[in-house]
Amino acid sequence: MKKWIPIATGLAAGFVAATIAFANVSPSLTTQASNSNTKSDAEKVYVPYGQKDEYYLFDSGGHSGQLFVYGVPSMREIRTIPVFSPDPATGYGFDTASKKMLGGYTWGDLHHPAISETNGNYNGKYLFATDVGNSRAAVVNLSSFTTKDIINVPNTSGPHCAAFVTQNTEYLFLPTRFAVPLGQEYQPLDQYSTKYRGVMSALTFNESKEKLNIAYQVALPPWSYDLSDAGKKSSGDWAVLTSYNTEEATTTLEINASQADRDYIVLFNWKELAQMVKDGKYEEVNGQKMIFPEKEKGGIYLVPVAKSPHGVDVTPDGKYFIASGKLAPMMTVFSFEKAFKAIENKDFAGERNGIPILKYKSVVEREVNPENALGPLHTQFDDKGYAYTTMFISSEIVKWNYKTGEVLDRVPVQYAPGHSVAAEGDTASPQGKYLVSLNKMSKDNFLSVGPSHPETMQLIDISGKKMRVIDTVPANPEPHYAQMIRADKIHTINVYPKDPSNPDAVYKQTDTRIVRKGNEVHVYGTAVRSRFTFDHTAKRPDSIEVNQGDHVFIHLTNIDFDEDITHGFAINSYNLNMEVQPGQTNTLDFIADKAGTYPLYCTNFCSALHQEMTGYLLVKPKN
Ligand code: K7E
Ligand code: CUA
Repeated sequence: MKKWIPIATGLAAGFVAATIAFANVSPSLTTQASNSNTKSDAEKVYVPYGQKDEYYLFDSGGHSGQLFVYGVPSMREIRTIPVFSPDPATGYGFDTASKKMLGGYTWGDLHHPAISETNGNYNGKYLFATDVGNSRAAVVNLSSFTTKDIINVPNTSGPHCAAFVTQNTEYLFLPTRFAVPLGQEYQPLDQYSTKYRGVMSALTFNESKEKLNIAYQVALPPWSYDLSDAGKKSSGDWAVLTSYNTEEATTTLEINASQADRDYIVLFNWKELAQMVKDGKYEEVNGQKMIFPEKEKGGIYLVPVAKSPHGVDVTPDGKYFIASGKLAPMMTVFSFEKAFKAIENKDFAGERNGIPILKYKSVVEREVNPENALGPLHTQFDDKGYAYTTMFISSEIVKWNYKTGEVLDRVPVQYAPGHSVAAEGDTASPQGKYLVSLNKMSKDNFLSVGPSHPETMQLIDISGKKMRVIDTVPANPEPHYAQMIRADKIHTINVYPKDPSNPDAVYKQTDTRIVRKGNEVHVYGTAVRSRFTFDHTAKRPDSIEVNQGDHVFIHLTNIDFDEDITHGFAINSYNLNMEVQPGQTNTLDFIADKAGTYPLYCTNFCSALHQEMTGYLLVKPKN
């Protein structure tokens, strides 16, 4: 995201001048002073002890591969949810199930969380996210705040343009940032225009099994796809995504992908695409159903847009989509209705890669160009019909009316906002009230921690005519996008209910046992304040003895059915660690390849006798 701050050659002179201005003249002290918070601001963000926040904020952790959960307006961080990266604090990526889900990857790049929707509004049940780093998608259950499934998406590279869900969570679309040869086979870069493709994947989610599934894919031209949004109401069957590098440059994109005056918004009808798949209009590519638009017409169109757009956002009424041109200082409002009419009348201006191009003039509603506002990236909405667009380069939020183009207010933020997120601000019913600016730089806002500074989040009160920054907090890398949902829509469980059908679960200490099957040793144990029981008949029920080379499975059930009593399970020097939440059964498996004596212990401080919650793993040497 920071890539276009340096002075890029070949851009419009005004843009270059502004870029330099941004880089050299730090507005820090003056804007900060005029923007510093007052006692009444402090009162607005103060949530007294014993009271709860009004909103949950699910903030992307970028290349940490995690998701950070905050309360709004207090901006207190409540939880880290590991999604694409292992997390020792919860044993995520260590226990058998989550280790398998991570598939050997040790990091991910999570950009855009998306909460599941019903009729275009958040339903509070699940959250989806994609991994730009290793081309995966994940689903988080919001009743337990845990990751339930991760799927590798073949034929694709870097699904940045995701996740966004259709208005009843029918599909989750994953267009890619990087074009690659299908299947990522070797192809020289000279063959880029003919052999490389950007691919959009359509995923479905099976709620009863909590599993993601790839329904079909579309082989798009070899461009970079940046962001996307699903239609709503009258545009509910449609979705839009931005593209850049339609120049198909293969080197020095900073310059070469900014040559053409126009790139495209891809507009597609997902119901038509699903029908094409049903009608067999696809080819099998590495086990996936792939639609090739140059062979099978229909369902996909291109809308010319000012060069190198970044975000595209559908208005809450579903009537318009707004593209923000990171290199053209302008928000362009397009009309779905006009686009549908143009498609009906075949009012095309040629095609690219077999995809019809709609005429800009036939689809555009208006261009909005606030004076000296530079680097528009992403737009959110409030309950009054206003739009809020982040300006990365001029470091501000611009409030405007998308129906008239009138600019209503501007507020400086510190500094370089990427996305912002308003309360349910990308749904059919935005709440207004709060907007959080997700800033890429904090400069001198906090105590120094060396050359690299934290990112920041700024809470903005948008309830009045004028926006007002009421809080500034440091943020973990890297806040790309977030979702802000009313707290009363999230229904968490207190403890995991007993599951008698789970063969690994043991709910009574008298049922604990150690079963050997050849080289496999299965331990069915319990954790309760403050002891482990692995085999209640043994002389020392809290120790496990195996032979070197055994494949050991520790199936552990937390039989403390009390909220907040989580036990950990770690084996000293074996690099093993997992947690069992109240009522939960979890399995850790490993090869006991090191002979010796290894203390095992509970890692979560669970009672006054937590330090006593220990035992031994004894690994008898071979021979
Ligand atoms: Cu940082 Cu949405 Cu990945 Cu824009 S993205 S800022
Ligand atoms: Cu169980 Cu500490």
